[in-house]
Amino acid sequence: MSVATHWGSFVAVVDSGRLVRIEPTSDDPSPSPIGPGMVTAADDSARVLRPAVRKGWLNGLPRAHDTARGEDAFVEVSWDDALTMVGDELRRVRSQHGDSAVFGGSYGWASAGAFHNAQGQLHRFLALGGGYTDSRNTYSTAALEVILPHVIGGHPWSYQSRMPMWDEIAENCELVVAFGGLALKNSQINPGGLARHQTQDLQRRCRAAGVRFVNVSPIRSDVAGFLDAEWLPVVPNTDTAAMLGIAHTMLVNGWHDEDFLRRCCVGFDRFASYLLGELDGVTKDAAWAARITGISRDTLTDLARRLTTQRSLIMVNYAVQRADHGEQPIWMSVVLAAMAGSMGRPGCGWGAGYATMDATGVAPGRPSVATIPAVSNPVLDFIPVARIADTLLHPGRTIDYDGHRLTLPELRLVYWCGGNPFHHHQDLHRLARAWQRPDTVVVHEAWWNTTAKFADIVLPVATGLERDDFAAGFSDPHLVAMPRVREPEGESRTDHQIFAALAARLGYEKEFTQSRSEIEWVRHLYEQTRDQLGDEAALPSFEDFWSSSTAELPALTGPFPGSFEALRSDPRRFPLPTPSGRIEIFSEEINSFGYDDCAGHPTWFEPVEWLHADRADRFPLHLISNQPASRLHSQYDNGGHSLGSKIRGREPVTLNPSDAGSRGIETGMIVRVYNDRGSCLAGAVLSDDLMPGVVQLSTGAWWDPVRPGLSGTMDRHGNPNVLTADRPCSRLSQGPSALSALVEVELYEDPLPDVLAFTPPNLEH
Ligand SMILES: Nc1nc2c(c(=O)[nH]1)N[C@H]1C(S)=C(S)[C@@H](COP(=O)(O)OP(=O)(O)OC[C@H]3O[C@@H](n4cnc5c(=O)[nH]c(N)nc54)[C@H](O)[C@@H]3O)O[C@H]1N2
Ligand SMILES: Nc1nc2c(c(=O)[nH]1)N[C@H]1C(S)=C(S)[C@@H](COP(=O)(O)OP(=O)(O)OC[C@H]3O[C@@H](n4cnc5c(=O)[nH]c(N)nc54)[C@H](O)[C@@H]3O)O[C@H]1N2
Ligand SMILES: [Mo]
Repeated sequence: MSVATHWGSFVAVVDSGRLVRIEPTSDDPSPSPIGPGMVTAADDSARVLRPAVRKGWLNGLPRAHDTARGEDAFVEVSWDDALTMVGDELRRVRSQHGDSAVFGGSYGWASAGAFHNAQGQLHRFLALGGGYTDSRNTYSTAALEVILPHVIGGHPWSYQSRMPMWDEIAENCELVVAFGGLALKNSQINPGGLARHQTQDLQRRCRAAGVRFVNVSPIRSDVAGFLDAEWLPVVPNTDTAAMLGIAHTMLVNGWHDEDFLRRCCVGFDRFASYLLGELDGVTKDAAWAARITGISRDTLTDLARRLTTQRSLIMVNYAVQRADHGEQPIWMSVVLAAMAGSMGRPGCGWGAGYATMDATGVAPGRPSVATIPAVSNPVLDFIPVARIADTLLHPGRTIDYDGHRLTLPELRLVYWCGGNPFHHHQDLHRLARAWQRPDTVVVHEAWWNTTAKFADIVLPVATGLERDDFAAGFSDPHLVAMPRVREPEGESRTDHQIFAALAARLGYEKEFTQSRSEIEWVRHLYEQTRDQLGDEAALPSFEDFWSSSTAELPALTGPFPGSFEALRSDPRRFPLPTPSGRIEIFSEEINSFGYDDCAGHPTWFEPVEWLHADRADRFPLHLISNQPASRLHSQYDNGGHSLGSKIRGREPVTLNPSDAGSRGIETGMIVRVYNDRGSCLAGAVLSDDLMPGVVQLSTGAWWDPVRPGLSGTMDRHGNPNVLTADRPCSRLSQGPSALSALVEVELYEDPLPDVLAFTPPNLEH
């Protein structure tokens, strides 16, 4: 039976109804090792087996400003009682405080599946019940999503079909400069599923075709060894300065593509004044950039020459924008590609997110697939996704967002389904304080992770292995059947079953379920997809699809709207969907917002936290909290593959040998990573792949606070978000800036505490 996950498709080996193994499919050239490790987690002791209610909530009735979330014991209750409590509480909050007091923003990746999509199910349920406060944008790319529509226009994600695909790069491009690299570890993942991992083979094809790669990143291994990339270690968060130095060099030497800038862009002259220092007295030349970035003047000058004399492609990853002023490197990378003369030439120009997801750069998209139908939300309030702690702490406060003024709503009931805020949010101690504010927190989870432990009502949910569905990954032109391969553990139910039962209590079951059973929904969505595509696609019948496991959708072919090739050929006939119809090097619109942290053109703003900040006197190391190689975020941290990567039970932290040596740290030792926001234990690994002054600790180790109720308490396990800052990129995007954090590391010499991250809370019956 096939298994579809965000990390690829697998085959389940089932013996007498018991899931024995999960194996790679025979046609996946680079299967992810995360898959096989799922088996042991499926019935481990961290599973939530029955509905559970926090003791203090049960005894004290709903009350604001409770201080015991995260520390209390839980009482197991029947489904009937749990559903009555959730239904009554939703009704009470809606009638006393209005529908916007219900927070359904509930960010998170959940699991693959077109029907059992956790966010889709939650939003449909809450919208039919009166509405909810939503969240906008993602933790992945909030800054990119807000800035790009101003610069190149169109839907925030439309660049994925407008940038060159890997095969075009292999064929046409000579030089790739990748800001933030092209980490293969990240291409294990594709949101919603993936039939076959192709990025590695496609990268190899580029190398074989002679494409040269330059890795501008603090970490050498952000580009695969087989690409023989040149490594330019860069001071974290200074990519904008590096690009400005290159741009200045192009300008003063007359190497830039004046024709393209004049015909297809607006505002180059004002930007050129900025480069030349006419606006602020600072010349952004290569020497200036070298002092900031640590990349030599000669290297930057050479890059300017190569980018303009060779067929070149500028790539940016997502991490560079998950930082203070994260909008700037994205904007500036587009401007640099426009100057280089490569924009709109086959296989060249500009693109973002290559290798951050497997299908990115592999296929330009796929035909749309029917999913659980959305219902429009009667509540219009929303918050920028990463402003959740601000909202809980400061209801009524107004903030800027992309030219708007937003008033943060007062949230009384937080409903989380399919995400793990106690993994994904920055400054977890601040989040824990904010989390004490609402009257009630309801969480659907399969495991007793930190978010479940910080909830009032925990409803046990069936995993992606325990329900029938089909997967349709982002940009991946395959549908993959997902028959259940094991029964739901304990008393778990699917999100859909839970919402259907709640909707019945609240009087709108029929509207919610449309009187279909789950398998009828799955069939319905498949058939709807088949009908939408018509004869051309000729998808098999549902029965054939279900027994053969996959179906292929027709490939999408360009040209896609907003194409840079079309723009280059004739900007009048093929304008971009921006206010000017051209690439906006200067944006009148952004300029009109009058923000002091995002100007009308790409600008170098000093990050709040970086290696040249005063704060570096006390916390001299820049923390790179990047995506984990061993799992997807916090998912399956309790799985075999992730557990196998730990050092004495802690998350590995990588240091350069010089930084480790001066602190008496050797590989395998346990260290304490800290700053004035928090501290965590981690297991040291030494590597020359990291530039000095930088430490790397992946996200996703389940937060394991020694005293959950005590702010600043040590984390025994290694979650970097006890160290990161809950600070928006800027007033424009309000995005998260996880990658702008300074820390210090010391040897941990006290007796080692046990890791209790995977241990359920005290449960009473
Ligand atoms: N410091 C730092 N922090 C970061 C980042 C960083 O680079 N640095 N990266 C950020 C990024 S890019 C992202 S996308 C976020 C990711 O943050 P999240 O998406 O919140 O992380 P996940 O671990 O994927 O959380 C998914 C949760 O849903 C549960 N789940 C899975 N399937 C289902 C289901 O079907 N139903 C229900 N109810 N639950 C389910 C899982 O058990 C898990 O707890 O993290 C962000 N946080
Ligand atoms: N295995 C695995 N793959 C994943 C995920 C996962 O959890 N696990 N998550 C997926 C998700 S949700 C997302 S959004 C993408 C994220 O994709 P990215 O954001 O691109 O991935 P990261 O691993 O966070 O960062 C990649 C590299 O960027 C470099 N970097 C960090 N800061 C800077 C900087 O200031 N300048 C430069 N030049 N480089 C910098 C770091 O060295 C880091 O290793 O990955 C996806 N892929
Ligand atoms: Mo992400």
